[in-house]
Amino acid sequence: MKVVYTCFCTDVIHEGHLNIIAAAKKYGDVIVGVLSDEAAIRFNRFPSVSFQERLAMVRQIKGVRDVVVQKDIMYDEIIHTLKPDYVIHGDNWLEEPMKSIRENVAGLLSEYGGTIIDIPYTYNENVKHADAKIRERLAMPEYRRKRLRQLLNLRPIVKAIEVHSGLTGLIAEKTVVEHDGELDQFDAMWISSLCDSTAKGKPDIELVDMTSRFRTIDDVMEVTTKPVIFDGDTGGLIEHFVYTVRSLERMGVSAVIVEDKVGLKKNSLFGNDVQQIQDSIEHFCAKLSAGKKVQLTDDFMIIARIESLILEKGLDDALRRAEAYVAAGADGIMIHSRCKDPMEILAFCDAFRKNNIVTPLVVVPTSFNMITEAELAAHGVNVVIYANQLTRSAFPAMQKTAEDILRYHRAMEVDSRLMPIKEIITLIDEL
Ligand code: SPV
Ligand code: MG
Repeated sequence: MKVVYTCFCTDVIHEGHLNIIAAAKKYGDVIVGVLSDEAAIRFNRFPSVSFQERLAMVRQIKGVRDVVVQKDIMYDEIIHTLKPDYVIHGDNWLEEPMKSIRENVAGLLSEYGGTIIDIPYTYNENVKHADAKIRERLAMPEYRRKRLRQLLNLRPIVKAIEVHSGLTGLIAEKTVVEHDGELDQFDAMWISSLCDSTAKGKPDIELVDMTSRFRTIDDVMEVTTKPVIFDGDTGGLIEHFVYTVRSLERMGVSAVIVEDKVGLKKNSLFGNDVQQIQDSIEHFCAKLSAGKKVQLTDDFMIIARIESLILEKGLDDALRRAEAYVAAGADGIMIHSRCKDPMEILAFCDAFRKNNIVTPLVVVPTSFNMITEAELAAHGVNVVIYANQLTRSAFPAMQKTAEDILRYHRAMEVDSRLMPIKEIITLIDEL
C-alpha cells in the first residue's frame, strides 16, 4: 500500500478535514501528523485545546491508519522518517504565508519521487462557524489571561508589539511572515502609555486616565485573541493601583508592567534630560505586594520595571532593586535603558541571571535596536517588546499624505502608496 501523509493544525475536526481524509484514502494508507504546540504558535492561533486532546481527536477519525507528532512547521523530519508517497493538503497552502511550507514539501518529495496532492480548501458556513467559535473562545478573559504564562513556557522569547486601537490590534493579530524558510508572528500585544497617549494627541505623563486606557484595551480585545501586556506607568497611588490590578485581571489582561518612579512621570527615553524621580525600594515593594495581594488568579502577572539605568544610577542599584522587587512578589522584571549600545542591558541580564534563572526578564529595545531576539534570549531575556514602532511608522506616512494632497490639490499623486479600499475592507472580520 502507498502511504499518504497530511498534517493537521486544528482544534476541531470539521468537514474540511474529513474531505482531506476521504480524498487521501483513495491514494493509500493515511497517516495524519498533529502539529505540536511550539510549531503551531509560530503561524497559527494558540491552541484552545491541549496537544493530547488534539491527538485523541485525530485518532478518532475513521480511515486514519496512524497518528504521529509533527514537531516543526517545515516537513523535513517527518518526511525523512515516513517517506510518504503522497502529501495531501488543502489548496490554501498555495498562497502566502503557507506557500513556503508547500515549497518545502515539494523539495523534500522531489528527492525520491513523492507527489503533492492539493485539494480544494473547504470553506463554507459550517467551517466559518467552527473557526469563529475557536476565535471567540481564545478571546475570553479566562483563556486569554493565562496565555502569556503559557507562551513563556513555549517560546524561546515572547515577542510583543505595540497596539493602541482595533486596527493596530488586527495588525498584531494577523501579521504572519515567511523569511528564510521560517514562518513567524507576534505572540502578544503591548498597550504602550506613550503610543496610547500619542494616538490621543496627549503627552506621556499619565494624563490619559485609566478609564480611557481601559477603553483602548477593550477596543483591542474586541478584535483580537492574543495576550495583552499593559503599560501601567507608575501604577499611581498604592490605593489606586490595587483597583487597577483587579480591573485588568477581570478584563483578561495577562500582565501589567509598573515602573519605579513617583511624581510627575515623564517618558523614560528622555532620561535625565527632564526631571524624573525614582521611587524608594521600600515604597515600590509595598506597591508590588499590595497588587499581588488583591489579584484573584494565578494567571495574572505584575512585572516590575526598573528605571535605574535610565536615570543613570548604575548597575548595582538596578540589581539591588531587582532582587528586592522579586522578593516583594514581582512576577517579572523589566529592565530599561536608552543606550544605543546593548552592553548596558546585557550586563544587567547576565548579572541578574547569575542568581536568578526563573524570573522572566523583559526588555524594550527601542534605543539598542541592533540586537536580535536570539541574542537577547541567549542572555536570559524572555520577553521583547517593540514598544512604539507601529505608531512611529504610521505617523510620517499619514503626514506625507496630508502634505502631498495640499501640494497637488488632489489625491491622485498619493494613491499609489495607499492600501486599496477593497483590501482595507477585508482586514475587518464580519460575524
Ligand atoms: C511605552 O511604550 O510607553 C514605554 C516604553 O513605557 S518607553 O517609551 O521606552 O519608556
Ligand atoms: Mg510607557
